[in-house]
Amino acid sequence: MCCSQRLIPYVLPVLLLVLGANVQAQETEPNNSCSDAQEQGLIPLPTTIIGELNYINDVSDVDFFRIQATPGEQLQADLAGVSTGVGTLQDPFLGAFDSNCAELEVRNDGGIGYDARVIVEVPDNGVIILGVTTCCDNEFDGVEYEAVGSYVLTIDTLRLIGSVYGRLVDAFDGSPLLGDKPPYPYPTVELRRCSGVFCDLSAIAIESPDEFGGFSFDGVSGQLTAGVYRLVGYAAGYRQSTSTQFTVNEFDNIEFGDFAITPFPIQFGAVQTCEILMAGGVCKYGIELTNQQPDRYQGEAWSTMQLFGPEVFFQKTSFQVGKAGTTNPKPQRLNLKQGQSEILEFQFRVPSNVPEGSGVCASIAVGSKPYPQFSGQGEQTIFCANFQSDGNAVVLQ
Ligand SMILES: [Ca+2]
Ligand SMILES: [Ca+2]
Ligand SMILES: [Ca+2]
Repeated sequence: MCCSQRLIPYVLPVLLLVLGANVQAQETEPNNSCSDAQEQGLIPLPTTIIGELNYINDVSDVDFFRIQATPGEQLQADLAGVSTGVGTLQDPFLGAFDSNCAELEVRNDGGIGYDARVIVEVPDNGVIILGVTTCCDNEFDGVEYEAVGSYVLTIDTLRLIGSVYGRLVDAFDGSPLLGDKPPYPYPTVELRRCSGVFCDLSAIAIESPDEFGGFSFDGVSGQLTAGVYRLVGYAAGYRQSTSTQFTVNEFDNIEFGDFAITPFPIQFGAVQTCEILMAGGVCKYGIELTNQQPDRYQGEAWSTMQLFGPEVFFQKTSFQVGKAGTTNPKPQRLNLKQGQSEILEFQFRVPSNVPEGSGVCASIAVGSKPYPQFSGQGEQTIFCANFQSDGNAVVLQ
């Protein structure tokens, strides 16, 4: 049986979507070794093979398929399971071998999520053998692995897109965002792939906009294959934004136009840092906040300090700091007209016996009324410093 009854209503629509007009084949046992591969012969492209790995007698199932294609042709083979919703195999693992079972290419992931993608050139005799297993069965023998689940193996000619290009701009005023503009994280555009409702959680390609805010993802240099994509844009002081999905066919050059990302209402400006000395004393610091949204901003701001131990970085404490230190760490109210700025100040007392090598970082967070702590509008590090015998404060921005 292919799938559990529980999964069939969910998997089937996605499976039909993925298979489309592809020629289909069904996996049949036995096919457990490269030398005993299931013979598919000369296949039309694209072809999909529907199969299942079983766990029998303490050994995980492995499936091999022998195909023929045009020598020298670039092929892409996608082994899809849970990550794209077409099967129940958790972590597909795919290998391509020549007719002597010598390894050509083995990949764990490379598809969406944990799905595996192999790109390989067809050898001179036109024979490629594909091995299907689970991560990370490098021997392709199933020993010590417990793979159970259905999968879809799609074999197609490598279809690269032309490009996707556009500009990253500010949603308020349309101005371009430049890739080398501090503070961190610099303005960035990511290209992510999608399959139905499933999209990559990480980027397939990353671009820093040029001096005009322009970005361009090149299909050939990035090995970007035809499919469905979306953009993710972010920058310090901006909300991370995700574009709608769009389809890019082979050789297509897609002009996305302006990809607008929205700034947080409050812009963090100049900082005032304190001098931190081993002798101890009161550290006063501050930061300028400006309302850059088109109307009045009402909310609260508060500062948090983190202290790190001298030897173990992750041994830390964090606490809230207010205008009057830690005894009254109340958030400070913000009520700013459009364009109005205000400097918020905080302080905390440094004892005289802080171990040398300890570190401190102060950050600020802003939230909107009526529930500022549940309506975050950005946060930023104000400064970090190390406690050294000569006194030292290192400003990050
Ligand atoms: Ca099987
Ligand atoms: Ca098998
Ligand atoms: Ca995988």
